[in-house]
Amino acid sequence: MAAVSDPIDVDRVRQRFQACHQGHVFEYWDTLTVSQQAALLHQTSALSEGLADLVEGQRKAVAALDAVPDAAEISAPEPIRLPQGSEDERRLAEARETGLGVLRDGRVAMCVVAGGQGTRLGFEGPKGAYPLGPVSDRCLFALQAQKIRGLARRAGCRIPWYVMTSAATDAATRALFEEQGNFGLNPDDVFIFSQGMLPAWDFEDRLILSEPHRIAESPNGHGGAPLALAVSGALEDMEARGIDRLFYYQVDNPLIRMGDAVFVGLHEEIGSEMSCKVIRKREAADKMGVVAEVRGRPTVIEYTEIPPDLRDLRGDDGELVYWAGNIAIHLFNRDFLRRIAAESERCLPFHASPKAIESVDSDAKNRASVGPNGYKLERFVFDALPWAERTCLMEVRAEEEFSPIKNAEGKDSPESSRAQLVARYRSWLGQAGIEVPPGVEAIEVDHSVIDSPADVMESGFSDLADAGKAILVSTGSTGTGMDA
Ligand code: UD2
Repeated sequence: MAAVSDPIDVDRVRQRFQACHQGHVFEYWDTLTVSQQAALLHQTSALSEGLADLVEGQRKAVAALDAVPDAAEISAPEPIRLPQGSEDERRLAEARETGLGVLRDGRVAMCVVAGGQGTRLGFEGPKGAYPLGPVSDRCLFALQAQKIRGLARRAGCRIPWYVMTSAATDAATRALFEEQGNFGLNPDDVFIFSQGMLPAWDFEDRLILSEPHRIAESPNGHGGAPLALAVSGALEDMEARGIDRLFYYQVDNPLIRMGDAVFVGLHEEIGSEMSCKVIRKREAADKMGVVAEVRGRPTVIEYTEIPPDLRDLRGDDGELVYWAGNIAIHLFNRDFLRRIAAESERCLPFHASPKAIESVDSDAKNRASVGPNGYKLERFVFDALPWAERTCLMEVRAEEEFSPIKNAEGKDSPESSRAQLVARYRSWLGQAGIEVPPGVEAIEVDHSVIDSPADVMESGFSDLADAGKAILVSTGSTGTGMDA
């Protein structure tokens, strides 16, 4: 970094900011300590080169908030539907075989996006650290690591896990992985990398100072993933390992079917570059983006951005026309990610959302905003979908694959998610012919050894006579109780 005492550097950076009508970020310069000046110069230098594009990008994002999409250009998509009969079942069984082959060839890696701040959940720390296991209280990361271990064992190969953090979650996530011994995974197969940040803006297109020497910033959205995968060396690491498919998902969905072979197989058979799982929305107002065809390309329209008349539109059959909710489970080709990373500016536009942002007032005092006082910007990874030459949209059942924790209570909360997990495992035990004694409230499956009702049967797990209120389904020996 340039020395703060070098007036040319400060002046040059300051001039760039002035030219973009952002000179106010140096307002307190003369009152700052040397280290504060260094911090501000460091941040502004990093932003200065692309500042004009940033200003332009945020203006467009704000303008897009009022833009009404032309309904004539939008139509319903045609995902691969849930199987309706034996012909569909046969097709999916074939896809499963194809997918198993791709997995066994060691061509698939996992990627979780875990850089969000989880504000709605009200949990201190990264969401992945949330203790969700209905019996074990294992955290979300631990439950996912179990699934990766199970998948790698069944596929007979190593499966690396790329974990995206942000400045908000990176240190705590790394500390947790360290403390938990990478949740039983080989440390060489865990690759933690951090996404970028974007500055916040007031309603007059001006950068917000969160402190006299700091521009307010927030994580750049999961759309920062392609670029972060590229610059961190993760894509190179994949290439070196002979991996060309990336299974992408969000940290907050414990029902995730990681590395689903049917999905992997359909992606392969279709020659898709980016695939997307969808569920039938339960209610029009469900907080998930919908997949639609926009100008003939499959596109996700975020729930905050879809006009209510389109969102609520129903066909003659009474069903929602835009029923296909995006549950943020994707499969990417490595080469496609590289292309999107190189063209993020063009392919992944900023989205603006009004937020309460910490700022300083004209006396350089912190001002807590009651309501929104500006915009945070994000890129969305699903904006890559229309840029893929081929795509695969696959419908799955919400009760089997989607139960996110978003809120502290009520819908999409830890409580609702645990209840759904327990219902699912109860049904697995039932399908394996095991009767769950009355009074059992919590059931959890160790996914490193069991991943289906058939696995339950094979494991020899059966004797629940002495089960208390909780059952942990694990290997051959009967495991019951909280500490099993
Ligand atoms: C997201 C989708 C929504 C639907 C829903 C399903 C967006 C914009 N919307 O809504 O359409 O699919 O999920 O669950 O994604 N994250 C990062 N870095 C960031 C921001 C988010 O890694 O800068 C991660 C975050 O850790 C989480 C995921 O992305 O794993 C989703 O973030 P969210 O909870 O803010 O998104 P949400 O629920 O509004």
